[in-house]
This record gives sequence, C-alpha cells and structure tokens, in this order.
Amino acid sequence: MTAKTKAAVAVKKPLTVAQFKKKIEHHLNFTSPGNEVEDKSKAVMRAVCATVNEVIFEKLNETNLYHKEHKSRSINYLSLEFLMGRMLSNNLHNLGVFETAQKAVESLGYEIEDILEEGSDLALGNGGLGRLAACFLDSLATLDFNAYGYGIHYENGLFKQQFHQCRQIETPDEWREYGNPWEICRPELVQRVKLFGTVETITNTDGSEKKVWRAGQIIKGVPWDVPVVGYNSKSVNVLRLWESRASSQFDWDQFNAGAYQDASSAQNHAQDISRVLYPNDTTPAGKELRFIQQYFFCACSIKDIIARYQSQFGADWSQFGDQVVMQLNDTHPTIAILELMRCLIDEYDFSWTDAFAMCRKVFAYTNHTLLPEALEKWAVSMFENVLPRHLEILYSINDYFLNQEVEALWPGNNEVKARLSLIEEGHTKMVRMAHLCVVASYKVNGVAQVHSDLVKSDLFPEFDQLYPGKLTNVTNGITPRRWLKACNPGLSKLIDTKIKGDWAKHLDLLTGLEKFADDADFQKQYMDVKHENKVKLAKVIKQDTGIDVDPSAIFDVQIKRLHEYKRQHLNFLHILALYRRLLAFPDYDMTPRVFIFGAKAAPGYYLAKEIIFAINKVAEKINNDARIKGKIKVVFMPNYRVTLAEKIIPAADVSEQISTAGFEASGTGNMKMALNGAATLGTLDGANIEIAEEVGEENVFIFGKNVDEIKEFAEKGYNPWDYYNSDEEIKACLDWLKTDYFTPGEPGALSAISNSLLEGGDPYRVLADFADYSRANRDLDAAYKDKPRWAKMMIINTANMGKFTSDRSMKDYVDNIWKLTPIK
Ligand code: 26Q
Repeated sequence: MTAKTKAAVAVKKPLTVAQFKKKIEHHLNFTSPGNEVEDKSKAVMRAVCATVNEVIFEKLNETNLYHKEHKSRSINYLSLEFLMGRMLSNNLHNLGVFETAQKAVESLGYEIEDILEEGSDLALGNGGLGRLAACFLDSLATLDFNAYGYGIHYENGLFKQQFHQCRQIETPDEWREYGNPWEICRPELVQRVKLFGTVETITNTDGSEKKVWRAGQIIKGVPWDVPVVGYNSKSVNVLRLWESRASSQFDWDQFNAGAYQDASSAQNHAQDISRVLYPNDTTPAGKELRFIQQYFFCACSIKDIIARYQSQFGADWSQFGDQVVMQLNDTHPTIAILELMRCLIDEYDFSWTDAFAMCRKVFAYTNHTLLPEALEKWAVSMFENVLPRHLEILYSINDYFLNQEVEALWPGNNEVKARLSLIEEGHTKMVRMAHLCVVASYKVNGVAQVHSDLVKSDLFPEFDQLYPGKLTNVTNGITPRRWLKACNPGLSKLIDTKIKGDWAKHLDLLTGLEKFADDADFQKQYMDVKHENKVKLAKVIKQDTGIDVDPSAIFDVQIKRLHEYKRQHLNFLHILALYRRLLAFPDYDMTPRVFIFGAKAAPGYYLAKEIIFAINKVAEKINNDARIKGKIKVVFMPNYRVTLAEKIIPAADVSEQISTAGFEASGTGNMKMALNGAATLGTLDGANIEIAEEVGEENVFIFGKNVDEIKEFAEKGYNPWDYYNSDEEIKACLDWLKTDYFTPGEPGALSAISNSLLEGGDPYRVLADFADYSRANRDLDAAYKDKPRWAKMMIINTANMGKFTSDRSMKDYVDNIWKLTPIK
C-alpha cells in the first residue's frame, strides 16, 4: 500500500461541535452569502452543505485514488432515473455527524429540522425504479464497492402536483432554480455524441470494409457529479448526470455562415434533450425525444467508461471485460449495448465476434415489469433515422441470434423465430428492446421471487430454455439509513436502547427486538413513538390539506404511483362501503380510520386522473359529514415525493399493498412501511410474499386471489357483473358513483370508475377481490382493538425486515452477477 492510500483509509477524527460551528460561520462569511438578512435559514443550509462538502470531497478523492491504485472492477449502474430526494440529512447521517451538525446549528440559533426543510428534493425519477437506483447507490458506497451511477441531469424532474377543484394539475419541478449544493460540474470530462446522418462503407487498402457514420448533428454532454456518501464506510462514490448542450463545434459553422437564428435554435434543440423527465411509469409513449434522451445518456456514459478504462490501461483492451460491468435498469438504457458494439467495431477495430462477446461479458439487465404495454418497443423507421449505424448492428445481432442460436435449438421453426426476433413484424416494424437485452446480456434478473419466476415462465420462456441459468432473481431492498435511521429518529433511538451494534449497517440485528415483542414496557415505548410520529404527520396533513385528523385513529396508508393495477380504486370502493355501513348503522363498530393517499398520475392517463378526482370528491363529502362522527377521514396529500414519504412512512399503521397478483414486480414502499412497523394489508404479489414469509402470516393481512387464480380468469373468463349482481354492497357502491351524491348537480361525474370496472372488462379484477379485501379489513380492525397484539405485531414487523436492506440486494448482485471485491 502506498503512503497515499494509507492516508486514504486512515480514520479521520470527527469534527467537534465547536469546529463544525466555526466552519459554518466561515462559510456564512466567505462562501454562502445571506448573512445580512434576518431569516438566513437558506444561507445556513448552504453553509452546512459547504461544511460537509469539505469532508465529502476529500473522501471522494481518496476513494478514487484507492480504486485506481487497486484497479478495482467497477459496477456502472445505467438508469434514466435516480430519485435521490433531499440529500443533507442523509449525508449527515452517513458521515456520522448528524448530532454534531444539529448542535452546531442550534448554537447558531436554528433548528436542524428547519434547515433540512430548506433543501430541494432531487426528483429525477418517477417512482420505484428510480428510488431503487438511489437506494442501491447508498448501499454500494456503504459496502465500499467501486460503483458509478450514470443518468441524466434533467432540468425539470418529475412534475409537481397540485389539486384544483379536486383534479390533478401539473407544474414544472424547478429543483435547480436556485442552484444545487450537491453537484459539481466536470467540464474536463465533456463528451460529444452524434445523431442522425448516414452510414458510409469505406474499403480499406487490404480490401476489408469499414463503416463510417457521418452524423447530422453533434450534441455536447456535460457531466455533473453528485457525490454518494456511504454510511459509516470509507467510500464516497459518484452519480454522474449528463446535461445536453449544443456543441459549439457544430454551431460555429452555421454561425459563420450567417445563420445565427439557426445556430441558436440548434442550441435550444440540443438543450431540450435533458430538459424534462418523461412522467410515464408504464406505457412508453414512443416519442423520438425520449429515444434521443436514452441514446444521449448511454453514449456519454459508454464513452466515459471507456475513457476511465483507458486512463489506466491505455490501448490494451484485454482487461476491459474484467474491469467493467454495466447494469441496465430496465430496458431504458438498452441502446448502450449497440453503442458499445459500435465503438468497439468502428472505432477500436474489434471484430464483430469479439465485440459481441465483450457485450455478453459486461452487460446485465434488470426487468421491472411484466405489463405487456410497458415493454419498450421503438419503430424501426425512427431508429433508422436517428441511429442508422446502430440499426445495422442490431440487424447483425438479430441475424446471428436467429440463424445460429435459435436455429440450433429449434431448427426450421419460424414461429419461434418470429416470437423471439429482435424485430416485431407487422404494419409498423418495431424493435423489441427487452429481447435485445436478454440476448446481449450475461444475466437477467427480476426483482422479487414471484416476479422472477413469472419472467421465466410467462415473459421469456424460450429464452430460459435457450440460455439456461441466465434468468435469475434478486429481490429488491431499501436503504435503512434513509428509511429508518434518518426519517424515524424516535424509533431509531428506541432501537438503540435494545440493540447493540450498528443495526443500520447490519439490519439482521433487528431480530434482537423479537424478545421484547411481548414486553409491556417496550410495547408502550414503541407505540408512544408511533403516536408521536402520527401527531407530527397530523400537523403536516393540516398544513398541506386543511384537514383535521385524530392521531389515535388508524393511519391507513396507500402511497405509490397511481395505476389501475395498483388498485387505489379498490381501496376507494371499500371506503365507500364503510361510509355506507356507517350511514345505515350509526353504531357500526369500527375503529376510527384515516385513509391517507399519496400518488401522482401520469399526465396523459385518463382513468388514473379520474380516480384522483373521485377520491378527492368523496373525501370532501365524508370529511364533512357529521353523521359519521369522524370515524372515517380521507386525505389525499398533494405532491407525493420522497420528502413526503419520509414524513408519512414513520406514522403508518397500515400499509396498503393491494395490486392484482402478478402485476407488481416487487414494490418497495411495502418494505419501507413494514420496517417502520406498519402492518401490511396486501395481496400475494411481488415482495409482499417474501415480507409475509419473513414476519409470519399472523403479522400481515393477506387477501385476494393469488397469481394462479388470477391467471384462471384469463383462461375461463372474468365477468364483473357476477360480483355486481351477487354482492349487494358492491352494487350499491358502484350505483352510488352514477348519482350526484358526491358531485351535487353533476350526476355521473364519478362514473368513469364504475364503467371501467363493469363495462371495461377490468383486467385488474377489482371486484373479484373486493369481498376478501373487506374481510381482511375487518380482521385488521379487530386486531387493532387488541392493543398488546397490535404492538407486538408492529415490533415483529420491524424486527424481521433484515432481508430487505438494499445492502443484501447489493451483496446478491455482487455475488451472483457483478463479482466485485470491496475496499479492504
Ligand atoms: C419507459 C419508456 C418511455 C417513457 C417512460 C418509461 C418508463 C419510465 C419509468 C417506464 C417505467 C418506469 C418505471 C417503472 C417502475 O418504477 N417500476 C417499478 O420498479 C420497482 C423497482 O424494481 C418495483 O418495485 C415496482 O414493482 C415496479 O413497478
């Protein structure tokens, strides 16, 4: 070990409160102006960030140095989305200086909570897939692996949501309007990316042919590095986000030709590429700009990865496959495969065979959905226009795949070839991105056991035959640093009194809580913490919605993107049923319950928006109906995002995970809420199944049809009218929506839901699960009435969530897919 790396791994003395305070004051005076205003919370926030950045950048340099010297193999996580949320609290916790910072800030006359609230939420993602990427980066840095995240530096992240007359309104998310203290521009690492144009074939002097892509446009990619701080570890890794700009090289030609207007519009056009995150999280819109986004970021990232490699190994490519692994977060970065092929063949003179072998050494792909409409396909015509050379390469892979590999296993079978082909024939020829991923990657994984089983049996059955062992499972996880330690300080401190050792790094240690599950004192302490969290959330609810809720009611939470398969409308129908029971039988025995929703709908998803509207309308009516004596409250919190999740999750009693079995790949909100003690009310879908296995069936409320039973509907038919006609409650609730009871003067304003459930055929089988959902809700109510039982259940949930730390997910990827070694 050199002196430099020895220094790198040496443990530094942590800052004292006085030193921390001095540094904040220094930054207030010299780097973070704003000292002169009366409320300088914003300036203090910036000064605190600048203070921790001193530590962060030092560790970042040391981490880089170590990996360079040790030639560590790196994982490069390619993702269109990173839902990082706010960074300050997490960074303070991960560096182990939260309390020091808290005291330093207090000594300056501020509350740390207020300072933390000043930071903006990095919402560069839609939902689960983007947040998963952020949790994985946290774990990789915590476990000291050499990891890079690669993504897009969107100017606008996921839209902000407001409600206007109960309907969703979208406004731009200007997260960087006032700068972002957590990013550093790296102009020395700029890349240039080609688009459009034509492919020429050139004959070399030896008679061999070479392809040259003459681009129609060149875009500049500017990298912004966001440091990723490991928890109680040696590492600070990097999330590298690419911003698109017009390439000045290109513009000046036009400018000099007097086409100033054109040059500046090219400039605008180039900047459009990284302007905004696409807000769809299921149906890909097939828009050219989205395709260009995907290519732009993949091309910049591949070039950057090659440049990092070459800075160490020069022109010797022999180590590349041992140095680099790239994980494709769903099919969104698939084009990276074709870009690596193109670089190797056209720029580094690889043979086709060697280039393809290299791809199969470095790429692995994660599937996050089985929904057929969510599988990405791009029109061949558009491909040809934007990336003509890549389409040629795609065809060459398809030719090899169909005529060598498929032919060998199914000789002469054109049906199988048509099914597996990278190209879907038809009126508009389409490229099947998932097929390219499976063919060109060395591993493909689903994100929960049941999902991975379905990937094998239903989505890619022939691929599983063709490539035995390629398809595998890695169950998702969440970082306990953000989702317990930082967001639930009350529970964290209580856990500290019982668990010796660093449970946030070794989450299995929480099983040590089991022996206190029946201890009345501990139960009381645990429930007191939950109650305090509910009191805090009640204040946020009042502030954000004006609704008063009682913290002693059950807090029943459904927070996730709005989608029919997630079945917010099943929850909604059940609320209607409860309301109706209370009106019919004023003494109907139920524990008061607050139903809390948080969800954004894709702006073009009509029914999702109607469901938001209906929940808001029904909430208005129920919340103001004195007859039910406050037994039900319905709260739809606007603008659900990571920051809001951090406030809701610690206060949840019930976690609604009610997707149609077979549709939710994993879910991760289910893990976050169970870790914070909430009881899962869920179907046998995604990771719910594994959660139930870990915490025991008696500590979850499972209902509804399982995967096989849901499949039976497809075979034997599904008739929603059977449920409508045979269940008086279902009938009454659906009929209710057609009246003007909840929308006075506007009969039928909520009937989109009943129509979709009855006339629309409802692929999500809501009515089939209604009765059992209602039964599970009654069981839950009874369980809640038994206070010691409920407390025990919550403790057992927290105690048994060790499996779901993203550290475990990362170890699974490292052991089975990536094969990395950490910093010693
Ligand atoms: C694709 C093409 C064009 C535009 C948008 C998209 C797009 C964007 C985002 C498609 C899908 C997504 C996001 C999917 C997602 O979040 N999936 C969730 O992934 C989680 C992490 O594995 C799982 O827990 C969830 O079950 C799964 O729904």
